[in-house]
Amino acid sequence: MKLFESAVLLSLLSCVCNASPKPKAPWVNAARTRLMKSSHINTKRYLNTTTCVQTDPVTAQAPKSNIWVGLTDDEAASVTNWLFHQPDLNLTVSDKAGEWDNRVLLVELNQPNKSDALAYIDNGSTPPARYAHVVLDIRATLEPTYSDILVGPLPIQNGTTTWQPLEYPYTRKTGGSVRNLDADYDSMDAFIMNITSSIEDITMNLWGGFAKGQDNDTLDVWGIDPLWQDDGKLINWLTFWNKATDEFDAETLLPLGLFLKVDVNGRDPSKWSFEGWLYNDIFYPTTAAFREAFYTPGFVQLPPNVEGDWARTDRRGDPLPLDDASPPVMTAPGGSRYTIDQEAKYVSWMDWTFYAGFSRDRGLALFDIRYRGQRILYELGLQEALAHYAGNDPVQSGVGYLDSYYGFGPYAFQLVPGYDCPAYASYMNTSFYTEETTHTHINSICLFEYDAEYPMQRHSTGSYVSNTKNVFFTVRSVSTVGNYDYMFSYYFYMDGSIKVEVRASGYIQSAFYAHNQDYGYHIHDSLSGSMHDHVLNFKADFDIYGTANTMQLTANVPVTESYVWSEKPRNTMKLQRRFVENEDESQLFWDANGATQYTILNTAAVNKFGEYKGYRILPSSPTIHLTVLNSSNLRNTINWATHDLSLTQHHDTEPRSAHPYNNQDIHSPPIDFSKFFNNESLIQEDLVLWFNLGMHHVPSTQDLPNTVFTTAQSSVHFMPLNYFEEGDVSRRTRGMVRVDYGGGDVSEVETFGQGVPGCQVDLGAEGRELEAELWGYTGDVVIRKFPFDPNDPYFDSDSIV
Ligand SMILES: *[C@@H]1O[C@H](CO)[C@@H](O)[C@H](O)[C@H]1NC(C)=O
Ligand SMILES: *[C@@H]1O[C@H](CO)[C@@H](O)[C@H](O)[C@H]1NC(C)=O
Ligand SMILES: *[C@@H]1O[C@H](CO)[C@@H](O)[C@H](O)[C@H]1NC(C)=O
Ligand SMILES: *[C@@H]1O[C@H](CO)[C@@H](O)[C@H](O)[C@H]1NC(C)=O
Ligand SMILES: *[C@@H]1O[C@H](CO)[C@@H](O)[C@H](O)[C@H]1NC(C)=O
Ligand SMILES: *[C@@H]1O[C@H](CO)[C@@H](O)[C@H](O)[C@H]1NC(C)=O
Ligand SMILES: *[C@@H]1O[C@H](CO)[C@@H](O)[C@H](O)[C@H]1NC(C)=O
Ligand SMILES: *[C@@H]1O[C@H](CO)[C@@H](O)[C@H](O)[C@H]1NC(C)=O
Ligand SMILES: *[C@@H]1O[C@H](CO)[C@@H](O)[C@H](O)[C@H]1NC(C)=O
Ligand SMILES: *[C@@H]1O[C@H](CO)[C@@H](O)[C@H](O)[C@H]1NC(C)=O
Ligand SMILES: [Cu+2]
Repeated sequence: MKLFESAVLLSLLSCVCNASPKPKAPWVNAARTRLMKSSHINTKRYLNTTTCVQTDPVTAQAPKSNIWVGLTDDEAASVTNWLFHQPDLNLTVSDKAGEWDNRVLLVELNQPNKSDALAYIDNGSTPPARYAHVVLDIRATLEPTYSDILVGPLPIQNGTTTWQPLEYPYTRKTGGSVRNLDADYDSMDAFIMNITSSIEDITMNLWGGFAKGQDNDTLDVWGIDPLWQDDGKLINWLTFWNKATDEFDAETLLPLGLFLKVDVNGRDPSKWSFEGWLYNDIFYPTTAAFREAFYTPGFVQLPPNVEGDWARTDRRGDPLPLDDASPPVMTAPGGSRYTIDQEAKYVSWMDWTFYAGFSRDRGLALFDIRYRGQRILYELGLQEALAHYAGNDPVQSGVGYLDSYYGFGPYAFQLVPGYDCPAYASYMNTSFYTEETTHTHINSICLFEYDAEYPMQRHSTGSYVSNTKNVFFTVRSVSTVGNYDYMFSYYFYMDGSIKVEVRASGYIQSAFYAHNQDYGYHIHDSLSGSMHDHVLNFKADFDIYGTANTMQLTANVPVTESYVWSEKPRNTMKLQRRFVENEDESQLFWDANGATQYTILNTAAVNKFGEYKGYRILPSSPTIHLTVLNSSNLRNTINWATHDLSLTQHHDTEPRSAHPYNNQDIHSPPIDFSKFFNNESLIQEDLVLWFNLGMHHVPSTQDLPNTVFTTAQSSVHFMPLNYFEEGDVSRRTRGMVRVDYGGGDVSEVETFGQGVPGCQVDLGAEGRELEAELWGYTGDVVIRKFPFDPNDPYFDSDSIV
């Protein structure tokens, strides 16, 4: 309803977007257009009243096939079929699988080794052999595991295709398997519901509700992640939450302050034990003790958290002045100024090209990023996202989410046109495998050009002003992992720089407000904004003029220096340069006061002034590393979170800093990042930079009902440093102007020949189109792989909550 109204408003505001005077047809891209003062004549004469047509990007064939994108439908189906015919795997289809059946969790492309990939993309060898990476949930055993295996080479050939444990990408050498603490999830749920049902009288009395595992439960019960894995026990601490009473996802704002502890070690539920209740900081070892205290006069009942408009995101409050009018909108009247090869997920914009890759664990990644054909990065993408909480209660204290466990791929939902991305953006679909199906999230990566609200360059004198537009290109995806929404954006700029950014929104996970002033602010009735650190690790595999690279640290240092031209020593500063020699000294913090420049360069690529060509890495908004040292919750799973930057020598055996099932064995996880550091040389080697984005998040009332993207954000910028000897490459854009105005009169307006719209932007039509697109928001398209049924797709969407 409201959207329709705004579409009407947009149409009323339909504008004529060609105000710039030009002597000839404005849609002609003249190489150089001089606008003399005498040409200041009736602008209207030059108007072209044709409506601008939104043009989709031209398809430009990728030079190579994309070896990082997923399996084809046929490949995934044939692998799945093959797996179910291997008697030694003893698989049961997911629909029918219980806690004691093996099943397939994942079938996706095994990312090729960089050495094989480069032989193909640089040296013209054949594409690397394709293998499927399969994750099995092995549960028909007393010691269940998650097992990574390789199946291939593809295509599947009965008789010659084999499977083998996948071990080489992991630091733990246990045949690609890690124990599975989730095997008995359903039994655990029943076990816990049995306990929570047993105090229905108390929960009714406290909150008028119950948690019995029935459809009409009004309370939910969940807690720490991962489970505590010490001293031969497997401890789960859980707490009660009020369920939201409508579709708003407010539950993580409704904790109730009663906690319970269970030990669920082993596969025999009859050996599991209930270990006690915690309420108002008093521990009761048995239900009888808790019940007795509860019914004793003087028992202190704490007020609950209850859903209300405060927890809903819909508009409320007095309307803002003039806010009923349409806000400014960006349009792309010149059409798409980039090319996309949808099949190869290959993109070019101005002098930039790259391939997009996508995986279940990590979501979007970019490969073979080149500027003017010269590779800058082989790979750029997220590795893992940590949200480490703390609190005086065992649940907040015990939460350290490692989100790749849930996966960024499965929750990269369809983007909202006109909101997540401008109305004129282009999109890519993404796919992930789950339960013998492939789900496709339609339009879950968006790509678009945008005009920054500040120019790239400007300069004024008394006689001229020069100014360059800052038009940049964005690749974006959003993953909603449970209560939280992470927006990942990769920005490409005309000056040859790249920015990596994450923003966070969605519902916070809050704490019950009782005795926890040291762990958060009091933000609602009985609500604490539970303090937590977000740390997100990224891989940036730079290749500056080839793979032999070095990191230089250039520091501004204060000095007292004597000069031949000065009688006295002078207090001043100078530069101090050094290389990061080896992996003993390659875990780094951003220097205090931003004093040090961190540059990846090639000492064999010297520019004509004798300086090394390189790319500098600099934070462009706050970034963090983890506050907690040697986390009790996560131990060796997050050794990538301890610093801001880490540099390693590239190995095909170290492709990723984290494994999605690291949380299943926190002491000895499949990938322990600290094991990457064995003092290898970093001088003119193939370097990989691992860097962290993130924020210390201490939610305040500002986070209600949702955290806002404006300030919950973090980013790092890669900028050319002595890389282009001709200077700033953004000088090549036509999107600039010089106005000569000496003596008070403009004598020249130099516009360098960039096209102007030359047509009317019909915002009315665009607004209506946008609304139609929102009505078309569909959810996932699902294709069954076993049995393979490519011609009968259906719609379905899963979220964690
Ligand atoms: C207006 O511009 C369009 C392309 O933008 C062109 O096809 C058309 O011929 C122009 N019309 C006039 C009257 O110049
Ligand atoms: C195969 O799995 C089934 C359960 O799905 C189990 O009962 C059986 O023992 C397993 N067979 C072998 C040989 O492990
Ligand atoms: C590519 O070819 C060059 C020259 O033959 C060789 O030095 C280099 O090792 C090759 N690179 C790869 C990745 O095969
Ligand atoms: C391999 O064998 C399975 C089971 O007999 C059959 O379904 C499948 O079509 C065969 N695949 C190929 C490529 O021959
Ligand atoms: C639930 O508790 C009762 C009594 O404490 C016990 O007999 C029963 O086995 C339990 N059920 C489950 C599923 O744990
Ligand atoms: C909840 O559902 C159960 C059946 O599943 C029913 O017996 C019970 O009366 C319901 N309780 C409430 C409060 O609606
Ligand atoms: C995305 O998937 C939808 C539904 O399968 C399809 O219609 C559309 O063409 C796909 N888009 C691209 C860019 O491949
Ligand atoms: C982390 O703490 C545990 C338990 O106190 C201890 O065994 C381990 O050595 C510590 N690790 C480090 C790196 O300090
Ligand atoms: C990739 O590299 C690893 C480590 O060198 C090696 O074990 C593995 O066989 C390679 N994979 C392929 C497909 O060649
Ligand atoms: C690390 O390697 C360097 C040479 O690059 C060497 O001087 C140093 O002693 C090594 N450190 C250790 C702890 O072995
Ligand atoms: Cu947060």
